[in-house]
Amino acid sequence: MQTLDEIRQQPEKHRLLSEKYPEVIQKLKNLILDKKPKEINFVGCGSSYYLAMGLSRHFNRLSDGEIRSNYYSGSEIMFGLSKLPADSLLIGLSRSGESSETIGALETARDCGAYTAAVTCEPGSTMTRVADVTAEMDFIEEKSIVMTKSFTSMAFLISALAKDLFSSGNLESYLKEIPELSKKVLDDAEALFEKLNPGKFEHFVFLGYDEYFSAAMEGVIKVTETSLSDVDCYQTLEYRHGPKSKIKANSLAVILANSKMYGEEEKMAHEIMELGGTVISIASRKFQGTNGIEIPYEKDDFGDWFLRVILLQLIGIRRAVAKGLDPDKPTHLSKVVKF
Ligand code: F1P
Repeated sequence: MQTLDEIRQQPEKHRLLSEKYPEVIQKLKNLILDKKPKEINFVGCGSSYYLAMGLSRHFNRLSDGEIRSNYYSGSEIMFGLSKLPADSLLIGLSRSGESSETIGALETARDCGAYTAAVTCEPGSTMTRVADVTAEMDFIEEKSIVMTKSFTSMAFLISALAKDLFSSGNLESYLKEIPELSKKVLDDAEALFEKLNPGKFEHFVFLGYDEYFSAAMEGVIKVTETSLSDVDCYQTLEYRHGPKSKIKANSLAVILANSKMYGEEEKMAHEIMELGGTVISIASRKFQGTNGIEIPYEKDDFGDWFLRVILLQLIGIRRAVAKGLDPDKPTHLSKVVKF
């Protein structure tokens, strides 16, 4: 199964990216250092929209007020719902570099006097010809329709740029640590799912905050695309305010917990279990009494946010197989949306 193969390639691709980081990021980093934009925004479609969401939150967190960052879907900018300030930077995120709305957003940004950048896995794609600078990862080579290694690789690249720009002392250890953690999440999730098969559940709930909320939203689109399942996503404690009414015995909740709210998110896990649902935690340490994956990421800055998507990718695969669906042939989908 091509999609599962590409999910399993992520640790190796992340290791390769760590080696190639300085070369891949150079033009984008130099533009930022040279032009010093006070606003760095992100734009994408589909999975790349949730990539934009996570990176924007991460840039705001790591820059600690030095810059402002917003995130947009391509259509919001292309069709004028949102305006960009001149001299801001808009970073387009697109695996293919061919999504019409993302390209349209960069063209609109350029007309507003903003700087533009293209982050893509396809050198020579249309988006790279529109943008002022590019960051291209030709070594990702994703063949599946649904995005997996392309999502986590672009997330890793630009999360590393945030470290490079705002916390450069930690860049080297980050580039070393992420590929190791990527392998741990993959191996631990596969081992967990041998005991607790996500394929037997029919309703999925992904909960978290900030960058982890963005990872959870990517999980929604991934599990939807691959297994056509009923998937919900909320900030963890928001789940009490109505959505928990849907919890049933066939509900599987994944809580992407953060250290600032750990105790409260653990209470939410136990409430879901009391309502009959099953809970998996993915965080620096497991919740008491739940299944879980531990990511011993050393910093307390959400820098491991995209690694948590790997567990959600595998849930989609397991559920698809249980339903007799082929994740390599997602219903109604094409690899790129162009119009
Ligand atoms: C964006 C995207 C994917 C989605 C599908 C259609 O692609 O929406 O996220 O899974 O493949 O295209 P891109 O702009 O990142 O190439």
